[in-house]
Amino acid sequence: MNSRRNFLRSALLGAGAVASAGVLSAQQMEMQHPGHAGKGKKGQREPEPGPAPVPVATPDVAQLPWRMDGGVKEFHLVAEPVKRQLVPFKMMDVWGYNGGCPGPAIQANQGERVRIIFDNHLPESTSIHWHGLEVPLEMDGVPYISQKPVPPGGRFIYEFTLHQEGTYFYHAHGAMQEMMGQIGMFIIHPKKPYRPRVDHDFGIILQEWAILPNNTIPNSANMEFNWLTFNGVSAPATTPMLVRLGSRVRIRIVNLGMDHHPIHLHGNTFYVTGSEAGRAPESTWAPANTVLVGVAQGRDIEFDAKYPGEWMLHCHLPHHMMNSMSDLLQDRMITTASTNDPRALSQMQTLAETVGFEHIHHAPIASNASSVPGFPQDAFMEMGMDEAVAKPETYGLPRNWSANMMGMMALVRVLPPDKYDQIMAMKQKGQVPPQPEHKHEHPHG
Ligand SMILES: [Cu+2]
Repeated sequence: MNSRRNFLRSALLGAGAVASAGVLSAQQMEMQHPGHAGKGKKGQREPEPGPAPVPVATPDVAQLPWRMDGGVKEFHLVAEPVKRQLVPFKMMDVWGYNGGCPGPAIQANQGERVRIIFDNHLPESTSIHWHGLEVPLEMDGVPYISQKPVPPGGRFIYEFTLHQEGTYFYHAHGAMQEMMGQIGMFIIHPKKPYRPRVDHDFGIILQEWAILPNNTIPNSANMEFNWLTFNGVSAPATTPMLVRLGSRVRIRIVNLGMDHHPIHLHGNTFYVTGSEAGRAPESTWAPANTVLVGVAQGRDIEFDAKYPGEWMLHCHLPHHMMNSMSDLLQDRMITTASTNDPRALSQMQTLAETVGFEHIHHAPIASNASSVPGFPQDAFMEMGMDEAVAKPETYGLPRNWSANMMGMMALVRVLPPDKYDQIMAMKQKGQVPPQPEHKHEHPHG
């Protein structure tokens, strides 16, 4: 992983200008928030009192619609190539489902019979495996073992009864297709409500990608990853999770990649209440603030939101808290340079000061910085893009909040009721929140 760090550093040190603000605002407009579009129609209600579980919100990921056919809940899932805006300056060409990557979340109830009509719009054969679900073998989705591969243009109908409850997921059963993004969440709400009841329930899928500068297609065979995502986007593009102060919160995290991710929550103690196999007995819950989510695993965490503020939730592997900035360089040449070379240093500083997203200045450095062995480390890494990623959920965050948000990272915002209601109202109206005034704060010398 040393090479990754060096790669990033060389990328930052390389000569080159940055993308123009105009280009970025166009990209910003292209940013997809399918999770927003689908809300209000199906299952995305505000928490309300009563025994029924709240629907699971999947930030930046859509929900799969369904219809009832007699006693069967019927879904329609389509595997297809999709475009995904990772961050405002980086687009990827990946494979997913129903226009999204990760695919839309399926939500159903324990005891229900479900039918998933599956169409393959990929250029190669595929199938769907229901990870952790106890289904008849012919529904297990393993090519040649349990079914014939579904050819391009083909259809397969999966149908089974859900006797389990908990956090599951679906994915293609080919290793490379998995690494191209073919996964989605499958939530089964319990017949007998979990206790204690939560007021907010979120789902996050962990993925990793190897995408060279100036490329949009992940190298699924690569063993080193430069883009790390929550629900298909990297921070600061990850939509903050809003919760009401005093409420109880569940976050479900699943991982389908090459690495295990220790997911850490700031400022709060949580309990691990479930795995990829459903709810755990309360006697086994242990307090933690970091949970290791291994490949193919799921973990449910729960906590009482007692402390107001913007609390980070992130993978704690240092290189998973970073974005690859090399796409910002106009000429894609990666030059190596001594980090103590004043010329290289000034190039880096210029990049940090002129990144087109935002009027941002890097954190202060010492006047003798370039003579200190090892400098720079985190200096110049800040890439504030508050405006480029603005949405109702970011309203009221401190200026330059986005500067240190990178990789597998999102904010859990514990808000006093009035502020929570204000932002939810903005969200319902689809308002883009007003941003803090940046002009005239300090002139450029
Ligand atoms: Cu990680």
